[in-house]
Amino acid sequence: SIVTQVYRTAYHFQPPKNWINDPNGPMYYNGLYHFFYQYNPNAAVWGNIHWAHSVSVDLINWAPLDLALAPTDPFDAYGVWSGSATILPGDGPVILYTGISSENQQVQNVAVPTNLSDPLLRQWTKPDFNPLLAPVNGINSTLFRDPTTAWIAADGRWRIAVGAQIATKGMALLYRSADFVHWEMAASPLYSSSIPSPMWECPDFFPVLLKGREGLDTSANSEEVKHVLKMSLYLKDSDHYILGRYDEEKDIFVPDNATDDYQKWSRYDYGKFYASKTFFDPKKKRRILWGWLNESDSESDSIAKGWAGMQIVPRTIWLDSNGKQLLQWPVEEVNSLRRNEIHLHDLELKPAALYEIKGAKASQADVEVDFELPSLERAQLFDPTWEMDAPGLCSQEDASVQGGIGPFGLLVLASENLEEHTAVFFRIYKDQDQFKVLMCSDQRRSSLRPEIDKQVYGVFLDMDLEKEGKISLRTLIDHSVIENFGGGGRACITARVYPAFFLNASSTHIYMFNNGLESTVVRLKAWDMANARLNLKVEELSVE
Ligand code: DQQ
Repeated sequence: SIVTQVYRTAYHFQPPKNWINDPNGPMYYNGLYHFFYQYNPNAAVWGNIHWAHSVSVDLINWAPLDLALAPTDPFDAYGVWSGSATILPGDGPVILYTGISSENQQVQNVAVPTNLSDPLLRQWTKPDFNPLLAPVNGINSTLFRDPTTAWIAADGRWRIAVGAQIATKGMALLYRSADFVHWEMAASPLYSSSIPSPMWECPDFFPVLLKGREGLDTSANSEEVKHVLKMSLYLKDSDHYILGRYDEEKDIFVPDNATDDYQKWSRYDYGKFYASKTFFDPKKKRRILWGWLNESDSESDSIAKGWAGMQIVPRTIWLDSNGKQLLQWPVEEVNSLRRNEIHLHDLELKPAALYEIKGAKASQADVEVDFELPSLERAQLFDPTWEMDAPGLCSQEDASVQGGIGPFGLLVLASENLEEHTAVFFRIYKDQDQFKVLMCSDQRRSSLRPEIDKQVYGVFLDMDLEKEGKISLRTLIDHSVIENFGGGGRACITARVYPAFFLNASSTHIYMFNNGLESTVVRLKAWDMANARLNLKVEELSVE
């Protein structure tokens, strides 16, 4: 069993011990970022779920506060599950969350700050009129949870969506309220799958600008925006989204392309990533995404380590100028942790090259690299049957299989002799008159330990390679986490890995490699990352 703490991270959000899961109620209020999360205060496994609470001025360094919500009342006796915050103009923030009632039903509750003049919003009160919403009208009382941030439409009434499954259809139910106390279910859901789908957990619904990176308040709606609908599917362990329009008159979401098959929806992240939630940051006018990173080792490993789970480095999220996909990038504040810049210009990575990036702290680093492609002539031909299975293609044509253009990329968290490493790489195919860019993260050699989940992740990047002439990769490495951003944030793949060589304290390495027939010219910047401070005292917040 694992008795050391070699897999703990240095700049990802995680509490000192015990289990954490979904991000809850993120918001910016009165100069502070608030972050809540699903937390078991007693053990490193899921159960006895509370809301823990931390505050920050920069989204990277945090001061923990007392637990914000505990299962104390008949309407949440068996758990305070996921939910969201809404800032009511003039009245301050409120939290909506799912309670597991003493009758074991999922109900939606409200909590308000006990003392609005406390700048930290440390204590929260649950009014006696809870629950706000009970599972009536044919709603399955075990498949009804995770209220969104509320938005207000032109008629002045508030709306929320709640995740559910009715019969065999997953959906986001819609509720309306004039006073935030009395809520009525709308006759039609905000959106529903018309083919069988599991329960939609943790729905999220928000506008994005058609042009530019700026974020919008959740209630914004106009000709200048699209809406994003996202849900989490526990059977797939993944977060899926589609783009569309919010029709305020009909009060429904209308997707751009009616794709009922949720397997064709896009994903925020093609690796380990779940139960995400966004919020609007009015301070820097951006929309920020949080997401939970579960472990890939076993439950007994979690118990031995004494902790399980963490959050991604928060990401700014906005619409690509092509209007077809979301882009994500780590919030700029994380750059404050960068130390000791390494810079490589115009380095030619020849066929069969293996190049060690020396001088970086390879277990705790930020790497940005551009792979320039002078010629695409030798790209392999694409077989259309691969279209639906990028991960399968990544495992079949892995980093060791020589290609035309690529595979090239990084070998990270690598042991001295490369016996253990995670390969993050690209491979280019020619598909009629277009090029396809495959992005992979292969965990199969990440650890010699047998019991770890080492599934291979992969996705095709939606980009015009001929026009851009290069592919960029940013990789955040943090001990047992690798967050990858391909093509400037067009696709993200996050992996959790547990190298065995960490346990005998041998040194960690990063390499670049090229296993194609054509050279690629590389521009690289890499930094060591300093530790984030996750245990600040509140007095230390303003001096950060
Ligand atoms: N986790 C919460 C639920 C949610 C699930 C319980 C998603 O509210 O549906 O901890 O991970």
